[in-house]
Amino acid sequence: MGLAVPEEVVRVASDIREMRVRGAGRIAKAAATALMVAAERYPGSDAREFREYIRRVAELLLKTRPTAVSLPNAVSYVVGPLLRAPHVGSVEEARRLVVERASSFIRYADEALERIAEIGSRLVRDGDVVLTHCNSLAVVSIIKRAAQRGKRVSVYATETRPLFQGHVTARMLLEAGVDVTLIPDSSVRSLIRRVDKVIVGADAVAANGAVVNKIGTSLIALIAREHGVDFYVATETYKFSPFTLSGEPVVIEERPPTEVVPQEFLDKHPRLRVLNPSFDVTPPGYITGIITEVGVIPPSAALLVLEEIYGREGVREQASVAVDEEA
Ligand code: RI2
Repeated sequence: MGLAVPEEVVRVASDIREMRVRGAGRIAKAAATALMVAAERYPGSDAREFREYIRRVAELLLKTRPTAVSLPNAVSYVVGPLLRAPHVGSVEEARRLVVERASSFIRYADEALERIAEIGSRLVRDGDVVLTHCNSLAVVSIIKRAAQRGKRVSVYATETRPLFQGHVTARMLLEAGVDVTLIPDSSVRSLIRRVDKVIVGADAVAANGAVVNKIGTSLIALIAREHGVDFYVATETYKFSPFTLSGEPVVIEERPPTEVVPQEFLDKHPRLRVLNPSFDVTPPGYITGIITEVGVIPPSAALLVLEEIYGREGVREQASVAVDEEA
């Protein structure tokens, strides 16, 4: 038993789990902020206890949703140095370390989004119709920036069943003065001839350049390929997964059946099985380019990006968040 996790942090974890906070980038920033709050709220003076307390907060956050690698990457960045340190030092030093790492992660995330908006907007031509799926802040930022630069751009936004995140995308873009057409997910093949390029976000990018994103993304990629339409992914490099280097697959989250059909329907048909996978994998061969804060890269360069971030040796080290190991 140690100190209780502050209520505010428990709330952030439940907001992520229940998808009141959603989108891989927003989840990562919420987790970093929660760790900072937890560090600031620690009332004691025992440095070892502080470390165990932070470890528990990290575990709580990591357990919320399994797919977006931005979450373990952010948590690892913020608490990894503390959890791996051979000596803890004072509570003040340990607290400062966590707070500084959290602030620097958040600063990096904001700057990365800004760079992606700038770089990605150059790919959008005047008059383009861009199709997007789900709700990605990276994609919305690109389109808003292109519009701000005076390009006439209009967007086809898929509804994104079952949770309709396409409505969020539509609202964000309409508020920025961008023309939006909302389309059913199943209409993409019928409408693809009207589309100049597809840009989607990412929850994880594997070392081989495959992209994990909202369920339905890989079908859109397939249709884009069939019609020769460019298919781009917009993502910060902290969504690249060091775990996949050792062959670990990205876990695809299964969401509750009640997101697909109401409970009454399930009660009426007890033999009905419902599958509700939240993400799918788009193979690298279907991806024209990945728009990141370090430039537009081919999917085959994902491994280089991982090595650049973590160093050849560091990749493996970074991959072990170490929250469940005695540091
Ligand atoms: P940004 C979302 O996952 C969507 O799959 C979206 O494409 C991706 O995160 C990236 O979003 P969910 O949390 O980080 O809605 O670009 O399941 O905002």
